[in-house]
Amino acid sequence: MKRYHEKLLHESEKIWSAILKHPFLVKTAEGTIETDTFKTWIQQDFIFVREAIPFIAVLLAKAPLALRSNFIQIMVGLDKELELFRNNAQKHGVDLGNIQPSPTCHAYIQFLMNTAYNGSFEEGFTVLYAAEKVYLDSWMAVKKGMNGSSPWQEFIDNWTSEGFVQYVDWLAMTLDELVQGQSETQLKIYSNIFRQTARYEFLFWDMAAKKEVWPI
Ligand code: MP5
Repeated sequence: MKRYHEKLLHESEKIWSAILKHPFLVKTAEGTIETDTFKTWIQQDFIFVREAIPFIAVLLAKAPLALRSNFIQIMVGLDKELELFRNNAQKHGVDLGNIQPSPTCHAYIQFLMNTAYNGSFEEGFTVLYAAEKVYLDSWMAVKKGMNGSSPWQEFIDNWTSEGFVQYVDWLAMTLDELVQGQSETQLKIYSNIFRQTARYEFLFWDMAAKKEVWPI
């Protein structure tokens, strides 16, 4: 029998394959991504990771005691990740000082915070698993498609490291445990949240590829 996280991935197969074929990732792997396009992603993902810290903090407040320490570590990890963004921004001349979230980035962060504040711990955890799993699979696809090195290597390494693989495995296993014995109605709610997160992830690559801005 499929484990719960496998069922979620199976249900979102179409979205997943669209994500992994997204031109942003394909071009990053090929080394043909426009520098400005990649810089847009750096700026927007910096905002996303920065705002993921309060998202994790709200989940920490709702977490079962056994998971508190894990959530503290996740928060510390995100704070360190901001340094990766700052260092690379400096190296490549990307301004992180005067930036605003794009419509997609803004909406995705609102979805994160709404789920964390108004949803159950399991609902928030489902968002976290979906977002991290997309990043693992996306950057793994980039790594697989590459020949030679990339100016963006540190980002590729960050989300394809052995530690990150283990973290995402842990998220999958913990989600399976958290939902054990829950009703079909409840599982359906997580499944919708998982799909919605995957859709936002697709939009995020698209937003960067199109250098999306507010029209007015
Ligand atoms: C992640 C991210 C991965 N950085 N950005 C988006 C849009 N989705 C997922 O999260 P983390 O915490 O950087 O590993």
